[in-house]
Amino acid sequence: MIPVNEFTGKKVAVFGLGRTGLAAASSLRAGGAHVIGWDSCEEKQKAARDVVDEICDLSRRSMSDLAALVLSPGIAHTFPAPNNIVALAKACDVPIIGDMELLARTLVKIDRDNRPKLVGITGTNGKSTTTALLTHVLQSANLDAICGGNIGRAVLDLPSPRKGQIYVVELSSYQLELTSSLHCDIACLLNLSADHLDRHGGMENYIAAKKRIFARQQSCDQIVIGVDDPQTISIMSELNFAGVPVCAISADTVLSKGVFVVGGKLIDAMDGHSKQVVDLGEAAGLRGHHNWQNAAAVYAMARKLGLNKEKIIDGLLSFNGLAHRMQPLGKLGKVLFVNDSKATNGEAAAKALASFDDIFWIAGGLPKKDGLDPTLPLIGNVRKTYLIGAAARRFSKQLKGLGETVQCDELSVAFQMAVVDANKSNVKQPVVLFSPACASFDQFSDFEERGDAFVGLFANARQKQ
Ligand code: UMA
Repeated sequence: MIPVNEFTGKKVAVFGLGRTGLAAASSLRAGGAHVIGWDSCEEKQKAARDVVDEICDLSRRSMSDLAALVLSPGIAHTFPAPNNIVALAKACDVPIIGDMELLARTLVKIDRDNRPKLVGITGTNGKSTTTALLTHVLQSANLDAICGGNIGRAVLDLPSPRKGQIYVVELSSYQLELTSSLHCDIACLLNLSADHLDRHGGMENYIAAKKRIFARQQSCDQIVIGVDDPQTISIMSELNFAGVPVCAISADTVLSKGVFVVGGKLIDAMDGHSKQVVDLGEAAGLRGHHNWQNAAAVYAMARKLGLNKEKIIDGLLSFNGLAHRMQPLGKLGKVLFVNDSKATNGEAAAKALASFDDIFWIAGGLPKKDGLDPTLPLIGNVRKTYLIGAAARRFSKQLKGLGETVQCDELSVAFQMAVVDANKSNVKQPVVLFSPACASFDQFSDFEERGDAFVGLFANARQKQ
């Protein structure tokens, strides 16, 4: 746990007592703050009793004595409308901050030579894989690296700061919006496409939130940025003018300077001379074109952190991949099962569809604005689609005339039907792919619970064999 001394002797409210709130409350208390916790869920209140000084409904209490309101990233504070507790805090001019801000203020108090290095990673897709992969590469080279943030472990739950340590932190747009002091030694923006627009009130604000990762960087820091979409290309040209050293990465384009991947071969051109480093086809945990960008980003960051090529290659090749992200579960007969529950938008699902030829595709959930649009150019790889959740009817209309589709509503029904069809099919390597292209909240508490449900169905089917 990272103690936070910013509010010693002061009253701080922590709103939301999930992973972020519990860790923030512990850290603030360790630093001598008086912590008032609140969560609208009664179970969460009970679970937090030992880590806060008091539980109190913040909507029924004056806020004027609070030094700050620490807000969990999942709670809306601007769009579509501010939560009423947030609105009350704003009316009393109470600063509203997140756990990243508490981390940033803690690290800035330690002099540069003695504090851990902070690597921040953001983007619309691939940031969890990139975060896990970089951590794996660094740890495989015996460096003192650990990851946290949006990937699942709240940052304040990480071990307390020490010299030589590297915090590799995945940053969501929600988390970035709640920090103004964050200073990353290395900041990485992978890509940008429409996501979470309801929470940001549009694309412009979403991009502005993501750009905050670079806000406090100086000429001694480093930026790694993907240049495979128009938004990041325009951000890159802005940053060049600000004089921060930038390393471009691409999974689509040959770069005169930077790190790029062509035909699966990772090329280092950081010094302006292209040298092949590794064939990513040999990296079992980095299957699919979308992982090329993640691998290029990790290579660039690991080089900036001083690792030599050989050590990075060892790490890339020994990475096992992440749960719920193109996670191969195994085969039943000739059918391969892949859990890609983390694909919460069309863009992410399109990447999965590009990775296999004969797909029995389970999709659906709570649809995002772009719906299935990004997946349509890849629909030729799909033999049949099984639709679940709130999106089933809308997606069924969208896919009309493009391929065989069935509305199943429930995941268990979709799974059974896909298994039967894939086994009966005459294709050599059928894949039952669960890549929803949707948020999970209509039927599950999050993408992890949704992915676990798919893994459970696979485990049952295997037992019955
Ligand atoms: N709550 C209220 N009142 C409300 C709304 C919520 O009290 O009106 C309470 C809920 O009861 C709950 C808490 O607030 O107890 C929820 O907080 P949270 O949703 O921020 O959940 P945490 O457990 O703190 O998880 C957060 C991130 N969640 C979100 O951003 C939605 C986790 O990212 C992250 O791993 C964790 O912090 C640690 O840093 C998850 C995520 O889905 C994986 N992220 C989104 C994504 O990747 O697309 C951004």
